[in-house]
Amino acid sequence: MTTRGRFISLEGAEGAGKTTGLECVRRFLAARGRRVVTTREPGGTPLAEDIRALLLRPRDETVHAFAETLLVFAARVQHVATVVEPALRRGEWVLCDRFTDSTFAYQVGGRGVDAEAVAWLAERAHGRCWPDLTLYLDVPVRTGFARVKSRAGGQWRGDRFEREQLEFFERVREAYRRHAAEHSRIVSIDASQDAAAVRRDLESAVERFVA
Ligand code: T5A
Repeated sequence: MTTRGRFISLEGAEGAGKTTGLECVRRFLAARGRRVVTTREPGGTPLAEDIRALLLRPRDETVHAFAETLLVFAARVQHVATVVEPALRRGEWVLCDRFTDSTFAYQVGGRGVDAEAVAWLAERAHGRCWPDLTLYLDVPVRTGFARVKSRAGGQWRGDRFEREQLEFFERVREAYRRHAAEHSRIVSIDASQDAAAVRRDLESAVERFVA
């Protein structure tokens, strides 16, 4: 019988370094002989990527917070059923850029959606399929945005989330920090450090997990 793979997610606000960190962790695990699948949320399947585009596109219409939440979970149901679960059953390691902790941070913390409703949706959408390890990259909001803007050169326009006010992202960060304190699977990493130091912290967290 194939041993079920392990599920690792990376979390953090805009510009925290999730995409950069995901690649470090992927290489670290691959060098140790693990078969790794990398994916992201919202997204990871053609349908879920279409929903991602719907969610991120700036629009004049105000998007109801619960409509946004349901779209996030619609993408997640498809992603878990067709990508995450099958890979775990094949014994592969799944590395995911964001998962349901993002919904607790952005929709519950940022938008004020009822936490119990999100917990209920999570249970219906993916049951016990939660990450075994979550690497939360904690960065001050302004530092994260400075990175995102500098990456874009003078071309930064911002997606629908990135156009929110600073206070929204302060609430998101607060929710992430609270959530991290409540769940032992979440390891917080100081992502305001330089990239090499963040990589070392990520690798040592994964090393402890693999051991
Ligand atoms: N969303 C998502 C919800 O509202 N609810 C949900 O349930 C889910 C799943 C998705 C959006 O959807 C929302 C949240 C989001 O707003 P996204 O593109 O997945 O958006 O996420 P972003 O946070 O917008 O992605 P970014 O690419 O902007 O940020 P990353 O991935 O955290 O950062 P990264 O690695 O691309 O790095 C950004 C820049 O900084 C540099 C990198 O080289 C890069 O140029 N950098 C550093 N510079 C200095 N020091 C370091 N330590 C650095 N690390 C990286």
